[in-house]
Amino acid sequence: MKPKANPRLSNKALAFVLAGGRGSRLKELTDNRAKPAVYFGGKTRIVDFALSNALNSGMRKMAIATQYKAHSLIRHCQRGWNFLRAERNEFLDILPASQRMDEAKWYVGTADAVTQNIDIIDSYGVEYIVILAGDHIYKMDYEVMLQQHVDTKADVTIGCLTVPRMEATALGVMHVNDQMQITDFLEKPADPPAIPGDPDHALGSMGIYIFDWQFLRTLLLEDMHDDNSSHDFGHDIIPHIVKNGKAMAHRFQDSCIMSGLETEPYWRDVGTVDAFWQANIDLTLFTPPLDLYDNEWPIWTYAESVPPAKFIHNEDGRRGTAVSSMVSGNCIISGSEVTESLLFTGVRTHSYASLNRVVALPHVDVGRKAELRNCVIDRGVQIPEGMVIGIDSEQDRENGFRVTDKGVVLVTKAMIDAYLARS
Ligand code: ADQ
Ligand code: ADP
Repeated sequence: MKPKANPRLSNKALAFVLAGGRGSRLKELTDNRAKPAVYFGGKTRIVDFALSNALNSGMRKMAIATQYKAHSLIRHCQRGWNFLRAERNEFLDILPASQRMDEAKWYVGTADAVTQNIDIIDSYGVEYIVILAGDHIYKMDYEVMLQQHVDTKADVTIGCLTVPRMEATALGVMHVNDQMQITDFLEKPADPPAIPGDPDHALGSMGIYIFDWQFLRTLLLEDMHDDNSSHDFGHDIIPHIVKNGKAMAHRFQDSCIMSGLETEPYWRDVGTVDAFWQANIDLTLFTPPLDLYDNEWPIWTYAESVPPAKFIHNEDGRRGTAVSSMVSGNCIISGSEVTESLLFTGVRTHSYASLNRVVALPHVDVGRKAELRNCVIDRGVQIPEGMVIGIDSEQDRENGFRVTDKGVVLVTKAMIDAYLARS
């Protein structure tokens, strides 16, 4: 077969990352930062997964729409994603809600976040737009999906995956025909319709949409003047196309096989404290469901330049150890025992402390003799000497910490400050 002149569609596509939502189910973890800026996996932040997928798929034109508490997200993108070269027409453009089209409005819904930037997107000169959410953990080659989009001449192509039926209450749910054309789409139904012949599962939208830019542009300009619209992809734009045009589904499971990326497809919305804790702790397993050691698909991030992790024994000869754990740079494990835990950059644990199934965000300091279990400790928290967390839920609540239904404890700086002020 004659090779195509320009086989990579990703050259002609813009990755548009929606990163403006709050992620309120992460509770105090998103008090000061947007969900995409929340740390994940030891070195990275959640948004790095969507951006790295785009980069690894060959895309070099990216934009990120920010809104809620965007400071640390913007700072992160500026520091970590500043290597693209404008002179080669490569960029990551940060698009804060800046009231461009209408002075009285922030981004109203996800579609509005694109509409308000139409003039900027026009200036990029792209043929396709790949809309992504900045808040999911997965690896995916968008080139495979772009190819399907072009081959099937779809108006929109939507990334989807099979999920347990009741988990689909938080997703857009679709029915497809034999050709994978979407025949029905319901946004976050209370009682999600099952896949025919598979009553326990539903086909859920991953919130990944590919459009020809000119097609979407026309639709957005119509939607802008529609007073009945909430200007949201899931509620308005997608149902409209399913009804009046050609919406195709792109199955994540198939995509993983076609791109040779993963045998067991992995996609997580780490939107709750429980899901966030579990997905981080899973990384410490002997064979984790998500492989971060895959050189073929690196997850790019901003990383401080720091010295290696260090393990030392104390003056009594008590050894500092970490087993079945991930320990990032600039950590010092001194005379303390760390098991099944994930420590981000710059965590310090002091003598006689013990940590089991702990997710410690950067620069956490665990005082002597502290005992920590099943918890998430926010950035920069200093755990006082002898403090016990995660063993007695009643006590944890009394101390002012957040305890989830599953018994995972979240501790932030404000909570520790309040605790110390009381005691
Ligand atoms: P949700 O994730 O619930 O459902 P939404 O809250 O709109 O939808 O967030 C989508 C993405 O857009 C997130 O990354 C969020 O940060 C961002 N976002 C939200 N509001 C924004 C705004 N005003 N400006 C900029 N960015 C904003 C969607 C779809 C479902 C699909 C799930 C998959 O609607 O159909 O199943 O994603 O998680
Ligand atoms: P990061 O997300 O990089 O860990 P921080 O946890 O330091 O950043 O803070 C998140 C964002 O919130 C930053 O933009 C920071 O400037 C801001 N911030 C941190 N603490 C407070 C606070 N107590 N009040 C208001 N803003 C805060």
